[in-house]
Amino acid sequence: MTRKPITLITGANGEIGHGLIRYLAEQTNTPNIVAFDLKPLADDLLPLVHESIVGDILDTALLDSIGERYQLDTIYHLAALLSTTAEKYPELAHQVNVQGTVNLLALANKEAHTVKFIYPSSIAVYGLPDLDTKYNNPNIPEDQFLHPTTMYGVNKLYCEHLGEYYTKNYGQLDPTTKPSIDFRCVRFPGIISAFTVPSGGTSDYAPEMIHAAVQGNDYACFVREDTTIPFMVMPDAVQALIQLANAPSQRLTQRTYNVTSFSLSASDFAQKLQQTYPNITITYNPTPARQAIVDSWAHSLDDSCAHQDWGWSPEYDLDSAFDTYLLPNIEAHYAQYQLDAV
Ligand code: AKB
Repeated sequence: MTRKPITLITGANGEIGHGLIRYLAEQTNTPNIVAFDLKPLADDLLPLVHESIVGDILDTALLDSIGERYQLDTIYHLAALLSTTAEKYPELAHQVNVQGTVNLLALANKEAHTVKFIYPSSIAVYGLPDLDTKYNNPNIPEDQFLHPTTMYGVNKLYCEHLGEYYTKNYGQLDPTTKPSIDFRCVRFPGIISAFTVPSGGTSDYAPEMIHAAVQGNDYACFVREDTTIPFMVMPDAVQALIQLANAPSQRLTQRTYNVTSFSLSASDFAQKLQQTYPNITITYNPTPARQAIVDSWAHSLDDSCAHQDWGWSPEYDLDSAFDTYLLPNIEAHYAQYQLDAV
């Protein structure tokens, strides 16, 4: 049986999955995307994919059946439990984030040809010991302060290494075994979408605050006002995945790359929003456990390797992120929502 060549997207129904499907579908008339998620894919995305499969990445029989029906050319493995959820259910997080990734790597490794395996990691892999160290060490490169304090961060860091192992050293005792994986990983900051509000992450205070403000709602922020971590907007996150996937192999000097756009404190976010929405009130009511998590994450990232190796540069800086992507799109989104509700 000839197998149709496809791009498999796990976690397709999540925030990044939605953006990625739309982008990939715009590039070609022939949908060759197979979407995989625990939940059914959003109705408006169904015409953009060849098939939507509802299932669990821990179900290896289901994964094998996908490999039997389709030729896997590229895998975007987005499915994961994010940092706050992972702290509530650490063993489940380990299963999904690590065993799920091993299952996908093993599936890709069954192909005779090389499969591009694109993996989103996170600033959660960093673990700064205290605030002095954090604020005295801006622009952290890929290889420093890798002492994560969360299950999610531990999982992501380990999976970065797993991907490298499967690409370079898998089957190293057997000279007839040739690894068939080309693992490429983007280490993301917090991501802000104009169209969805995330859940289960610890960087969620920024998108929650922005979406609340645009709707004219006050917001009680779950971290201190000085809390600063790096961010980028969703179109840049999707571009980073696509650009790394398309980069010529010979240009890549490493497998995991930091990407970032701007670093901002929670009170800077609030001030920026209050310039446009002066009637909203933002208060700070830190949750100690979530505060400790973001305090351990990098203040800002050095993404110069991505710039040098594959020409990465975010399209949106702080001002254009707010003025041309976030605020207009969020306003339009909720205006339409209100119209639909009438
Ligand atoms: C989270 O907060 O867990 C994620 C992340 C920074 O990876 N948004």
